[in-house]
Parts: sequence; structure tokens; C-alpha cells
Amino acid sequence: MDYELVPLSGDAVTGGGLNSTGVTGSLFGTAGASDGGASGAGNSSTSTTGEAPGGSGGSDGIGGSGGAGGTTDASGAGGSSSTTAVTTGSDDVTCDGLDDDDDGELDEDYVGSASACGMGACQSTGLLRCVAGSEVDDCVPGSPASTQDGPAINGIDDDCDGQVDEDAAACDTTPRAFLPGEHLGLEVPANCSQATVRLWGGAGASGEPEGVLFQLGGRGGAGGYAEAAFAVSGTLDLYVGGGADRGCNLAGGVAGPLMAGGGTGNSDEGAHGGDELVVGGGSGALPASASPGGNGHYGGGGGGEGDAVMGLSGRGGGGGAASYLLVDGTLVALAGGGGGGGGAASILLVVGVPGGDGGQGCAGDGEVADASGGGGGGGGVCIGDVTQQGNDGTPFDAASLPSGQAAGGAGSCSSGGGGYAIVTFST
Ligand SMILES: [Ca+2]
Ligand SMILES: [Ca+2]
Ligand SMILES: [Ca+2]
Ligand SMILES: [Ca+2]
Repeated sequence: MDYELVPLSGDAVTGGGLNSTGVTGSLFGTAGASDGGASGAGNSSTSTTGEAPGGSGGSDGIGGSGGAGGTTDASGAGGSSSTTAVTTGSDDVTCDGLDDDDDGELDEDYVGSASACGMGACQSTGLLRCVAGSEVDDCVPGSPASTQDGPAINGIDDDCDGQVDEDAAACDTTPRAFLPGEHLGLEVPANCSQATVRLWGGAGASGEPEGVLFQLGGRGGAGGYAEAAFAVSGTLDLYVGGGADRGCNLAGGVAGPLMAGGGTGNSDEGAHGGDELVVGGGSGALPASASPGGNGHYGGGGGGEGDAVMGLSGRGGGGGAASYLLVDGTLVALAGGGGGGGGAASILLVVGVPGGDGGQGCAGDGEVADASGGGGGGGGVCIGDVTQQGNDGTPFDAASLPSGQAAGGAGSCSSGGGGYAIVTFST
């Protein structure tokens, strides 16, 4: 009887039955399944002469059992166990130069993956490839644009060393002082993001003395104090107000659109402080028969003149100008000027009365003079996170100022001290 050689089914690739040594044919056992399949069962041979061996084992399997012998033959031998693991799928994903799936190609199913390399600004991406059985990364890091990572702080590791901004300069926190005048577009030190400004307004001058007994004119008011903290984000324009440069009929300094100068202590009423948006300190009150000091607005009001009806009149002192800071045109802090002192008066060249003192900056009222003395001018207003008036012509925290700065004029026609500003930057 002839038997046809039938290809084995299943996943087993090499698990074909052993060749029969039978003469006229043999039957093969079925191959074991791949990966530890069961034994293949040998079919019984009906040959009278041949053997009927069992099928061989599948991949990782064990050999099949031998088929039953034919009528005259002994049972066939069991198939041999598979000794070589056989991949039954089509994957050759390992990059090892081996043809894992025995299809004649090496590593043809390897799948490349994304890769990354470099630090900071030099970071780049690439692809992991399989070349001649080895994985090769084609990622190439960028080149640093600089060997320095500074001086600006930009949050980027520009020199690609793994540290960010390590060469940046620290914010210079040294306080910066400014005298009267316009200081437009303040330079912000590198890497500073916050600032604090401390402002003192200009101070008022004293009033004129008068009479044989030399009655004094009123003392000028101190410049007001204002403080504010703010983020540095835009143009910083600083105006520091001048003091009334000397007493008696002189105006306080004037500079800038908002820096309203103090009014002149004129021959009649003391003038108002600068005619600006905010009404400042109270007016020097009207004495019985003399003239009042002017209102303070931003700048201090001028002192009033003493009463000349019954004798000699002393002229009032001018008010000081305000100091202020703008951030992109917006008012952040303002310290009003001090008011001017009122002029003294004398009666019949002998008996006299002093003028009233000018009000302190930050809206202090000017003093009401007695009888015929001129009233003191009012102080200007203050705006900020913290505001403080001076005290008796001495500005707040005078220890932080040059001597006499922002102090009210005292004595005969004395000048008021000019304003002052301290700007401190920080991170
Ligand atoms: Ca292959
Ligand atoms: Ca491979
Ligand atoms: Ca760096
Ligand atoms: Ca940097």
C-alpha cells in the first residue's frame, strides 16, 4: 500500500515526521504543537513491512509517540523531540543580526523609536535605527549659541550645561538716590523685577519777619513722604520736586506736568499749591485781619502775608513742589510739598505777631496765625502704599536724607529743602 506524504499542519515548522524506513510506505505521526504541544500521535501502519514512526515534536514540544505497528511489524519509534525553538510567527523585531524568523532577512521587523539628546537650548530629537544588528541613535544635539549663560535671566540653559542662567548677574539692589529734577526713563538694573520708591516732597520756605521786635515769619512745612512697591514693567519716570528756594514771596520749585509747585506767598493771599487734580492740605486759616495761606494741592500752598493795615507786613514763604513716580504714565506714588510759612506783621513798627507755620506735606493744614500775622500754607497730598507727614518742619525719617533735605525753612525767609527720592530694585 502506498501512502502519500502529507505536509503537516499546525504551527510546527520543522516538526515533520521522520522518514519511514518502510519499504512501501509509512504513516507519520502528527507533529506536536508549537511551544510545548502535546505529543503527536503516530498512526497505525497498515504496512506489512514498514515502520510507522511517531511524528516529531513541535517547537519546544516533545516527540510524538510512535504509531502502532502494522500487522507484521513492531510499533514505530517515537518521534524525536524538537531541540530547536522554532518561531512560528513572522516577527524578527530584535536588532541582533539574527534572522529570527528564518525568512532570509535580518531584523526586518525592527521598529525604530524616537530618541532625544542634548541639554537646555541644545536639546534635539532623533530616531533609534537598527544598523547591521546594532541599534544606532541618529540624534545630534544642537550647538550652544554662547559659552555664557547670562547676563540676562531668560529661564533658558543657553550654554547647554544643564544649569539655567548660572552666569546671569544678580539684580543690583543698591538703593539709588535722586535729587530734585526730572529723571525720565529710569534705568532698571539687569534681572530686577520689583522696585520700591520712597519719595519726599519739596518743603516750604519760611515767611518774612517784620517789625522792630523782629517777629519771625512762620516756618515752612516739611515735604510729605510716600512709599510704594511695584513691578518693574514699563517706563519709570521720576520727578523730584524742588523746595521753595528761599522764603518771602517766592514760589516753590516747579517741574513736570504733575509736579505742581507751591504757590507764591504773595503780597496778599498766599497762592494755592499747584492747580492739579487733587485738592491737598487745608488752607492757612484767615486770621482776623491778615491774609490766609494758600491751599496745598500736590504742591504746598504759599504762606499768607501779614496784615499791613496797622503796620509793616511780612510776606509769606512759597510752598514746596511735589515728588512723584509714574510707571508707564500711571501715577504710583506722590509726596506732596510742604506749605510756606506766613509772613509776620508788626503794629506801629513795634508790636508784632509772627506768621503761621506752613502745613506739613501730606495734607497738613497750615497754621492759623494770631491777629495780623499771615496764615501758613497747606501741605500737598500724598499717594502711595505708605504716607507720612513730617513733624514741625522735619520730614519723616529724616535720617535717610541728606541734611536739610525736604525740611521746612525756618527763620527769616529761609528756603525749604528740596525733595528726594530713593529707588531700590529687587528680584
Ligand atoms: Ca528575518
Ligand atoms: Ca533579529
Ligand atoms: Ca547654563
Ligand atoms: Ca539663560
